[in-house]
Amino acid sequence: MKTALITGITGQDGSYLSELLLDKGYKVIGILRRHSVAEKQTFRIDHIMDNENLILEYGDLLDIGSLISLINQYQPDELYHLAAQSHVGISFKQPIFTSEVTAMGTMNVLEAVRLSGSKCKVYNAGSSEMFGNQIDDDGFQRETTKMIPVSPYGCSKVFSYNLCHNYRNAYDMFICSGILFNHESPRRGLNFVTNKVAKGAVEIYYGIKDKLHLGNLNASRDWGHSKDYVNAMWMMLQEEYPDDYVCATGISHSIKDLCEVVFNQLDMKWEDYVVSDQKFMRAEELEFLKGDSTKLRTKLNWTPEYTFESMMNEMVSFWLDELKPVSKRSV
Ligand code: NAP
Ligand code: F7E
Repeated sequence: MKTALITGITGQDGSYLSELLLDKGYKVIGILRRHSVAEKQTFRIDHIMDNENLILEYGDLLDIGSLISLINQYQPDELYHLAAQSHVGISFKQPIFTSEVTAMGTMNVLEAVRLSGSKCKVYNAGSSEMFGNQIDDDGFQRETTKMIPVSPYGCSKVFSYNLCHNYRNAYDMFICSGILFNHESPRRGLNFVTNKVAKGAVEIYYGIKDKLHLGNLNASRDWGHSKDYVNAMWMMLQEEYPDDYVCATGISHSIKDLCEVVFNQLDMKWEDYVVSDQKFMRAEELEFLKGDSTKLRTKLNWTPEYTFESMMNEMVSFWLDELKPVSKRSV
């Protein structure tokens, strides 16, 4: 039985990755950081908590001792490093904290693996935010596109990405970075735009709210589903040699398109309800993302199952059910 250690198990990707690995027969060790409301912290993995192959242990990216002792105790075959302060907008408000967790946290993980002498394969969660506003002439970003990040979060991810190359070469460690474009699901944090729009539109549909306040409506993103993307993470670690791969759908939609798709599903016109609010604008914006994942698709045979529309449909259905007025619920 293979053992996988996951940082960030309580996040969106951590939850889908845990399901995938448990299904494949892995023992999964998840690192939990201390919260004052511990009972809410595991809501994304509560449905798999009874699985005897899932073990949660306290630890923190900022406490290298906790990482070293977990690696020594469980001797993982694979380590998926997903934990981060992952919100780009918040990284402008808390740049030092973001770089401590998202950049130095990766340093601690790699040092913990190196110092413990572990030979585990490491997955590092890279991001399309690393490209900033660089776009190749054909309109795509790919593994070879220049990285000039435009947020403290993006800068921290570039630090991590470069460090992974350095440790791979200097210490002969097996480390892959996935350069993942935006991926979403009903489990997405509500301060990210897809789930915010899905929930906000349903609240308007049910008469709970009358407006939805968003920031920049012109930015474009390449959005896929987290379930498809965690599969790519696993595939990368099954290879004989470590490498870096872009994971993306190759289709880009603006925030306006997103609003149109979601409000149309509820027979409403988004223009009647969405307000662009300065409060949600960023100090510097990444305007356009569209990823070319040819390498991942041809070398590893990765294919996503979800489309943008089916993913947003799933999110809207989730909120329709979740927020259903009590009078309409079946008993
Ligand atoms: P997420 O939902 O924000 O989850 C982040 C996870 O990191 C949570 O489990 C969080 O724990 C944990 N964490 C934060 N600080 C920690 C610390 N100091 N010590 C230990 N754990 C800590 O993020 P996600 O969407 O699953 O993304 C997973 C990774 O992929 C992140 O590195 C993100 O930056 C990267 N990424 C995401 C996307 C995307 O579109 N989702 C795209 C590219 C890259 P709590 O639950 O306790 O807060
Ligand atoms: O913003 C615009 C916002 O916060 C998307 C993270 O997973 O993907 C994610 O980062 C776009 C931006 O995601 C609102 O300005 C408009 O242009 O959903 P988001 P993100 O910043 O792209 C990358 C790849 C990661 O690695 C990150 O971890 O939408 N936008 N109005 C808004 N964004 C938010 N959050 N809220 C709004 O009201």
